[in-house]
Amino acid sequence: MKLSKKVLGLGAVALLSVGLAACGSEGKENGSSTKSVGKSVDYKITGIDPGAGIMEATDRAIEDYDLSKWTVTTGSGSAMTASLKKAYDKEQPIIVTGWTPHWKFAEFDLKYLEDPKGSYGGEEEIRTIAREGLEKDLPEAHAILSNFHWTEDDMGEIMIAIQEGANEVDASQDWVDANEDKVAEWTDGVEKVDGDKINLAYVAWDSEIASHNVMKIVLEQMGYKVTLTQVEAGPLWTAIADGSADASLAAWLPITHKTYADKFEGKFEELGINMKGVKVGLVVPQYMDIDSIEDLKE
Ligand code: PBE
Repeated sequence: MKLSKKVLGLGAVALLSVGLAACGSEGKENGSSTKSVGKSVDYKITGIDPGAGIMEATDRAIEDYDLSKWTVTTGSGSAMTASLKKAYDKEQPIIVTGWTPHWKFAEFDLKYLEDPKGSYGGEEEIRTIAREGLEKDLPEAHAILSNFHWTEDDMGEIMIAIQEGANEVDASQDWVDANEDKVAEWTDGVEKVDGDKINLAYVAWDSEIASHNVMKIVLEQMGYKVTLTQVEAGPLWTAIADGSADASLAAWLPITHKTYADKFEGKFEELGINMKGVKVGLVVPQYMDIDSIEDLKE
């Protein structure tokens, strides 16, 4: 039910709206109605957990684009995708804080809003970080974590399997079993250990659920006893800096987690890039008739 004012004359719109009456008034509130986008979504951007870098970037976008009427709701990654699904199923307008890789792009027809002012930065990387002293204390894990890198497609396989109902551990185990060659590269030349303990910290973003579950399995195969600790982004960086967590695969840089990286500078070690070409921004369904964050001003 995609109505475009541009292609339909008024008479046709009136006729169609009779036919659509059963869909309820909200059905017409996709970005192509006469309402402004802002009004159609109550000037709300659907956000995620408050500590996420994308929330800070969204506050920045509100400043940069002069969107003083707009607010960002807080919630979680899963609440955001639930709201997205609900709106999408009814073809209603919605604007979410989104990122790639993420299964939502496989499930729904979505687009990033252009960001000519660069509030969200450009291409990002996901980097692996560790507490100071990890290399000395757990050199084998340090080596594996430093070697770890994979692609959007790799991560996507796991995220989609989980989305389709597999549990996190099984989906990750399946990927590890099917990708022994990649895992062998990460563990190449590394000796097995005998039950040493390691604690990985992560945030419950779908991308990070996938990476940390894979690394847990790989480190277990190498003899470690692995704890995954789920926290919010602020506590995650604090835990790495104060040594209460050993490492994390969840550092999105150079922009998304810059505030954390700057705050804890000198108190953590960067072990390398585990994924290139990732992205954050504002994401809307394709059926919305807007293309740029600038369109939110109207
Ligand atoms: N994210 C996913 C995170 C990084 C990974 C984009 C939600 C954030 O905004 O901090």
